[in-house]
Amino acid sequence: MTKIKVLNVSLTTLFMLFVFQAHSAYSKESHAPERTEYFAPYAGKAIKVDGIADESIWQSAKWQNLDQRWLGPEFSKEDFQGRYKVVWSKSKLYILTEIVDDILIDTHRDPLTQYWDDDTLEIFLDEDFSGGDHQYNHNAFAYHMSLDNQAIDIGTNKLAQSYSHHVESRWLQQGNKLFWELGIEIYQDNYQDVLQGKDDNNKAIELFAGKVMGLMVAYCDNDGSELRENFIGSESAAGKSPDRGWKDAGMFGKLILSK
Ligand SMILES: [Ca+2]
Ligand SMILES: [Ca+2]
Ligand SMILES: [Ca+2]
Ligand SMILES: [Ca+2]
Repeated sequence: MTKIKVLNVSLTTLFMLFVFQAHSAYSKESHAPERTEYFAPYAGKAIKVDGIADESIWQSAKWQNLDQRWLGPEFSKEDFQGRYKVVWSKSKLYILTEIVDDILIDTHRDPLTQYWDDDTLEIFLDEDFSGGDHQYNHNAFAYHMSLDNQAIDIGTNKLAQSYSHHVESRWLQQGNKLFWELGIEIYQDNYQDVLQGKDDNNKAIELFAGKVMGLMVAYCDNDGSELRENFIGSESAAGKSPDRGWKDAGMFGKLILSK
């Protein structure tokens, strides 16, 4: 009896130790727990970025919701709904976003001014799924897509820059929905911002099956206020500053390029 009891205790202790170690190993990892895992199918044929999802490969990709309220009050289904799909080719990552937004607004006509306070689709991309800080570096890109299809992010000079040449972007309205199609070239963390008059020596990488990247999608919804009313994303954000993914790539989900 005593022996069995001793055995029970040690098994329990071992299990607890295992759970504790597994937990502490996880907390040391580069990403917040419970990230989305998204498997993007391979698009053998080219995708026409035109806001029309009539390429058959889109049927094979699953929808992922934008339903995490990071900033602002509760909102209705008429106010905002969003979801996205991802497919890939060797040269680009393609994202299709379906959005319901009752009022479309682009108050700040200068794309580099307060761009997050207009209706903005945000695509966060971490080429190597490293996680970590990406505020003033290119460990990850946070493309703020404006309604006029420009892609803006903060550069290494700590100022807003246009990266519109990285992202092909078109959207169309269909009924009460907006379909936004994007074709994005992928750059690594050694990307050099191109100063005016200098050559652009950056090369987009080629994608391959099995590659793992960090991805998060979000929408800034403004319907007429001075500042954006809501910031809604694809990833959960427990704790303080739920919008902290704008500088912390550890909040991004995991994107797997499948065959
Ligand atoms: Ca298309
Ligand atoms: Ca709205
Ligand atoms: Ca990175
Ligand atoms: Ca809006």
